[in-house]
Amino acid sequence: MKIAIVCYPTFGGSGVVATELGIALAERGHEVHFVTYQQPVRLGLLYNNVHFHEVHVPEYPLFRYQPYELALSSKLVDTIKQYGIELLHVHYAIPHAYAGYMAKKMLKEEDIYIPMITTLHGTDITLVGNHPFYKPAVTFSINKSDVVTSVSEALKQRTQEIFEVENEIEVIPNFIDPNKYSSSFTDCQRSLMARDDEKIVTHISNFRKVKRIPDVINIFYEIQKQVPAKLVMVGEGPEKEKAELQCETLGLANKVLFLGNSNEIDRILCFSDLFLLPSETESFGLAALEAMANNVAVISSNTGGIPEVNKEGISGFLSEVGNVAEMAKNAIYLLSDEKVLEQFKKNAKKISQEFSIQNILPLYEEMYEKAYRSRYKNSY
Ligand code: GMT
Repeated sequence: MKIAIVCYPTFGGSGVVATELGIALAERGHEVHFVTYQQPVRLGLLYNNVHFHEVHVPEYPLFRYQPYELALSSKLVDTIKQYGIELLHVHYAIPHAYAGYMAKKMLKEEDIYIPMITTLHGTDITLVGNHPFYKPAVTFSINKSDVVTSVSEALKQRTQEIFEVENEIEVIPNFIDPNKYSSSFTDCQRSLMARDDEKIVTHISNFRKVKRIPDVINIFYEIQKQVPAKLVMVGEGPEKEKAELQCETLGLANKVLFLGNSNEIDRILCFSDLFLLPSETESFGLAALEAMANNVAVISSNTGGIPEVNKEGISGFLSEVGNVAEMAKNAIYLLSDEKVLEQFKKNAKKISQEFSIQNILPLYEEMYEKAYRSRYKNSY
């Protein structure tokens, strides 16, 4: 099938999922066209069957805000016509589902019927999409999608609570590729990060408020009082500077490493013992799943879709949002006993395999076929 994928090209989870999905679809013989404003960060240059089309938004002095949706829908119309695209898959409702619908509608004028799948990722529903300024347009675009998928049961429920959704929402969880982690030879280069007697605790995110970065540091502050340890902070975002300051204030500066955005998170997770994800809300927690696939136990909050990924007392522990004391206590418990830690790490890896791309990809393909079959009676 010829598929156009629209996503954010940045380090956020939705972009990562869209990119990895596109690459996997291409490996299965589909022709995949990414349409976005920049080459997705996880997309290498050389893949068979993968194309990238950049959306340009011309500047004009009259514009206070550049009309990205307009440029995106025009680019979609051109790309779909030029390459004979058969299906459109948009990741993140805002503004992608809206722009996708406009493209679909324009194409119908030329008797081209393009089914559209919208995948909801989380903040497009729980934070941004919920805003009254966006809500009518988000509701409209969800209802005008031919198939709607959500990355967790929790997000599906939340969407149904917040919006007046008329169509079914199919849950298709996020995934990892176990083959990526199966190689027995991995040079973890642990010694670059910590002494042999130190444990390595990791956090990866886009350092937005919703990630509760101060909690990450406060949990680590308690950990290092009991267990020799280093904290590795990966990512960039608005809370990063404050976090650096907090580390200095707490006297942690030489125990915390801020690495910035990285395309090598597997190499970082490879030497990690514990992953911290104390988020305020999290529709799925892809970063936690990636940690688990790398043999890393997880201490997280119990919000949103995280309990569908991190299993209490098996792959890690879950606490109420903001319960730093309990998260620290559980982390210390895990890090203080080598045997217990090893068991949790093993369990984490095993659970991650339930989310293997081999299981998840066919679910998307099934949705594609369903949408394609009904393309002439789709909602316009
Ligand atoms: O977590 C973020 O801030 C990035 C965000 C995104 O849209 O890129 O992530 C969301 O989608 C991911 C992939 O489906 C999920 O794993 C994250 O849980 C979700 N983030 C939130 O719900 C806060």
